[in-house]
Amino acid sequence: MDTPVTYEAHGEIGVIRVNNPPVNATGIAVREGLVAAADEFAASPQKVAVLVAEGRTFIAGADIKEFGQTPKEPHLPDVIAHIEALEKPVVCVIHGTALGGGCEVALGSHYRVAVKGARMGLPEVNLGLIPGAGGTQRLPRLIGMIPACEMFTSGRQVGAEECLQLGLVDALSDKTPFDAGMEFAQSVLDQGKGVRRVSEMEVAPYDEADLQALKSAIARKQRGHVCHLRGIEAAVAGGKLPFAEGMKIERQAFWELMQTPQRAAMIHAFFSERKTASLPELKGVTPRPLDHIGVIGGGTMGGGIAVSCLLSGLKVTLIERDTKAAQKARDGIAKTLADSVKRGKLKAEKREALLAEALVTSDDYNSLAEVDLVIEAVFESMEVKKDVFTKLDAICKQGAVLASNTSYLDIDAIAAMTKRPQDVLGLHFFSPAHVMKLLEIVDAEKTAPEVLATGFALAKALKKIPVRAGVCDGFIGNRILSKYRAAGDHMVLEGASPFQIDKVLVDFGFAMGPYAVADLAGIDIGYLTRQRLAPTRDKRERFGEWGDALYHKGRLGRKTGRGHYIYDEQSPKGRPDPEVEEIIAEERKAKGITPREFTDAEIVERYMAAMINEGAKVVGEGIALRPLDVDVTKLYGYGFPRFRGGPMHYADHIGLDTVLATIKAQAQADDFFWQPAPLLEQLVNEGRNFSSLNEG
Ligand code: T1G
Repeated sequence: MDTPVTYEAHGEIGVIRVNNPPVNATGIAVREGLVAAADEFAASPQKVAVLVAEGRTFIAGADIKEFGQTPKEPHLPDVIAHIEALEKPVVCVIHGTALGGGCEVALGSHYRVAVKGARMGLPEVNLGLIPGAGGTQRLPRLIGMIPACEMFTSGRQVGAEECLQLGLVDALSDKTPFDAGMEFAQSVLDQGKGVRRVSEMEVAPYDEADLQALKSAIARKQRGHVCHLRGIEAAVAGGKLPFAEGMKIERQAFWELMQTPQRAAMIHAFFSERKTASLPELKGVTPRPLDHIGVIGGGTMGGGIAVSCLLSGLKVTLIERDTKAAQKARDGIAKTLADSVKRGKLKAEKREALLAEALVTSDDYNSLAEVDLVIEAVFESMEVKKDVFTKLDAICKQGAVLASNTSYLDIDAIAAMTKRPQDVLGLHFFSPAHVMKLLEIVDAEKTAPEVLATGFALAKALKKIPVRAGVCDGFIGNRILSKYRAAGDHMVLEGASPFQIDKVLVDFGFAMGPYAVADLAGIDIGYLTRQRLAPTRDKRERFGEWGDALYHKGRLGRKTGRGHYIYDEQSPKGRPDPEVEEIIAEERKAKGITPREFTDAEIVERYMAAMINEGAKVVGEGIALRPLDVDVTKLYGYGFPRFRGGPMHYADHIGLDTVLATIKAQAQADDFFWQPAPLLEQLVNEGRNFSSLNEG
């Protein structure tokens, strides 16, 4: 087999070339190849070497696919030490993204040149790890302790200009990587420069107060994660010691983190979000063109979808019921874009251009005649959907894709409202649509493969994480939400406080508990859902009605300053409203329920069992293709803690038999709600787990 690393001589300059598609990850062959090429250079007459990579990016890290396996020698830290120890200088050229082990290879080189658009980063924390090949030891020596710790705890990709300012690279170039390397190597030769080892540099003095400030910010922002502060600990301790001692500390911490469930969970998330984007059945299916998008409805969702499309370079025609409403929608979009300018995410002149050239707002449906895809985001009623899709069917060009942003209505029924059901699918965005990464792509019964492929192409264009979902009430995300929300309400009826439940789930890792989320979304949403379901509700179904009481009191949550929590100057983020406990106590009394205490552990156990059980039903029915699709949906649309990998991965971690036992125990008291998913029972009987269904 060809080695992915080659050495070639160009006069006095040697070139070490890495070529291991798709991202030049430092798998075993690359590590062996780098050592061999370094030895060839050392033994050669060349005086300086250029280390460069082929393809779209420099080394984007260690090969994540090797994690969890027994590591093979040479280990990356040793490969980098081997390069750094060379007696002749090595110039590393960075293009694309030098990430993780790739950034560490650059730090082990003697000089670094970045070409235009290059970025460098240490994103290991996104995998529950820390840099494990010298990043926590060399980076502080090169750029200072605080900038180094900020860089590897944020995991962010640092642009070339900032890399130069930080001293992370020695020069920028707008030449090709090879030419940039040759030019810089020649200057090293001309100036007779020698090797410059970062490991021999001292960490510059830094302000302890700055470090404490960074650590407290991380403790707040990365609540529940173990790797970030562990990384700082290793950097600080190692920075005070000789380099080799520091490396031992880093190695120890790295290997301990490698064994943690958090690492397994976050690597599961890394690969899962890439798997949901590439559907096996769409291999070779060509999507339809996507240049001009129509949006029906300029409210919160319609406006957010329009902004997401505009920021991704697509033309947008947004339709509202009349010109006044259309102008209001345009003003809303203009404001959101202005916020992006304020946050430095968009240039002011670009905003002007988008509003002037790319966005059309109108009340005339005929202006949709030439759009490639249209997304309906109007009021959630079948009558209104019928009116809209009948018009779209009459006006849109043949081949246009007709999509609904409904969050639960029957897409098959909506498709049947048109003469082209094969061109209809669901595109379920999450609010705010220009921020939330998740896009549920609902594949209706008659949706044509190229129409589904067009939905996925739109997700890619909008940089969304797509998940294919089948048709059912609430698709993947909201269907499962309705179950664990109900499990929460049942515990409240039985005696738990909604505030205890929120606190326990925040401690579990959720950004917010279900009752704080209800206040954010609006108590009226829950009320209208209960009203909608009331006519068909089974009389055995238990449900909480205190939300209706709050609704009738006009306490709709954050938007009215009171819901489950009170939101005022004293507590802008909300404080528990004792009156809610009284209203709930009344309901229990009326239903003849004697309340009891709940432990935090029991709350997590029941809440998660309900989530996992419904997740298994959704997979069992084919609404979600694989358990990983459920995980990605919950991670990117419902704030499930990433360091737990998603509910199905979490279930594998605690054991499916444990989950099933909880469900069966609960079914003793309520066998209507707690009906074990057939798939869950099957997997337990077969001694298998959910990840076995993710393969392939
Ligand atoms: N290892 C193995 N495969 C990888 C990989 C990696 N590091 N990075 C990407 N891939 C695969 C990915 O699964 C996909 O495969 C294909 O490459 C294209 O990726 C010792 C321990 C580089 C910014 O965390 O952030 O170094 O789906 O679809 O959108 O300290 O990939 O086609 O089969 O994402 O253009 C640190 C992870 C590792 C970077 C490109 N590095 N990668 O994004 O393409 S830990 C990372 C990314 C480490 C050391 C430690 C992105 C990207 P497939 P893609 P993209």
